[in-house]
Amino acid sequence: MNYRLLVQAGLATALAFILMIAGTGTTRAQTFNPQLNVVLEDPTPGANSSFTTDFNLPEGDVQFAGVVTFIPAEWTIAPGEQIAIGAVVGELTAQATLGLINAACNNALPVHFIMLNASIDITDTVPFLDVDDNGTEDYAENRDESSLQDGFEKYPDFLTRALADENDQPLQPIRRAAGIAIVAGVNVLLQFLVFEPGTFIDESIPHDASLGYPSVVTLQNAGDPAFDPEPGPITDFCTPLTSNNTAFAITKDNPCTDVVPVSELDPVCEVVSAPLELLEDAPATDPDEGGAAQLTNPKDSTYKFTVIGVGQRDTDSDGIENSLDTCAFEPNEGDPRVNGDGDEDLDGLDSGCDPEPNVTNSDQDSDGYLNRGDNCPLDANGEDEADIPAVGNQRDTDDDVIGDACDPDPDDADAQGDLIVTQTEFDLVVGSGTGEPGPWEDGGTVSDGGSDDGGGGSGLIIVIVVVVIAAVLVVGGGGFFLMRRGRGGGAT
Ligand SMILES: [Ca+2]
Ligand SMILES: [Ca+2]
Ligand SMILES: [Ca+2]
Ligand SMILES: [Ca+2]
Repeated sequence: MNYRLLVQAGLATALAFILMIAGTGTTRAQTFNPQLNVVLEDPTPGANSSFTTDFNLPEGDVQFAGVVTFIPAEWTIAPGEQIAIGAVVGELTAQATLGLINAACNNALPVHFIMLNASIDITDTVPFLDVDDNGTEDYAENRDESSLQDGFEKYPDFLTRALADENDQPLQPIRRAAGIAIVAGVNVLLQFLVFEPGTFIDESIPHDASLGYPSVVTLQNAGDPAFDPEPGPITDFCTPLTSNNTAFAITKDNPCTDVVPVSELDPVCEVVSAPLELLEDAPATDPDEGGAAQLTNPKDSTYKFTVIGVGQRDTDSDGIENSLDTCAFEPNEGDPRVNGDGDEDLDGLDSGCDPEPNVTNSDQDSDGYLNRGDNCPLDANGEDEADIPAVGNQRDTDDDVIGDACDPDPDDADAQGDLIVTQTEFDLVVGSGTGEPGPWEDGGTVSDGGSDDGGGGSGLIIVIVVVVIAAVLVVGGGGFFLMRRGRGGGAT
């Protein structure tokens, strides 16, 4: 398909960096060795060039808790407000490994997101959850019967809580890209948000303005402090993980916004507001959101690209992260990725701590959460315990994926086990790589109209808002929220 050809051409002609990021000098058994590969499709100074980023974690590594990418401040892209809402701005393909309904974590599940430019008006929000209780999350509905679902046209409410400053005031992004995919029957919302340099994102992540513009990835409503969990079908999310993400230099038309009768649109439009696949030779529709320049390379020089990856905690140092470890305080007898390994009775509870290793009990503490989807498999902390202080409904005050009900130190800021933080910098060469760094100042090589600054005419006013390319990554913010906290609901 044409998209693959494009990527391959990029790989062949452009600069590619492949790096192995070593874990920090910990003696823990847990390993976290993300593999990163960034390709700038066209390294010509001033060119409108797409970025393609691969982010992979090998099998056996702990899953990531978060990934933030910093793109050098000299890159120029249009701010989100200058791009039509619903314009196709990128694409992500990933292969995730999931455990479903208390089985081993070994289901390889391909996921594909078409990313659309989305509203950054933090005062006009839509609930992430199914507040009106009609079976569909409110962000995935289309109440105004426009051509786009509400989560693109309004700002999902949890972001105002999950991405807030020290005074709980919501952070203002300068761009947001959003995509919806259906994974294991669940609507999944993936978002890339870009903030001004120096923005405080999280205490684990440096907020040094010189690093560039932080790009944060969220999956579902990860990190929402107001969220009330419920049991779900996805009980684990583990390695291996592979992902490939492209941020387009020039936006593409979204055929789902075409002003034709709904019956003439692809039925998938009603579900995710985007086509299943992007066709290179598709005719433009009305309105045509394509042709707007998003990304412009800076001047000839060498620039630093920084990625900070955070690996999940492993309290008992048995190499299995807490979110995957049903015996978080005991070395496991088997590998939770292998069916029945160390778990003779196939109840998801490793024999290292199974009180009845030969009696199958898929919900050992009878709290409604299957063992593999329970952050305290041996202590009742289900929805019935929601109002009990020090227990709660899967409450995990220190975010170490060990519930307060079984955490010996639930309020300790140090949490149980270490986060592995990797910071990787590498050089991205534009042109010969030898000049003085700086943003491209004459508007670049914008190929055609469609944006306010397109067209290349004289008297062109360029608003240089240097932003980042959400060129990056996967599923940040802790994939474990996806299965530990289910998909929400219950906020009636
Ligand atoms: Ca263990
Ligand atoms: Ca067992
Ligand atoms: Ca429990
Ligand atoms: Ca905890």
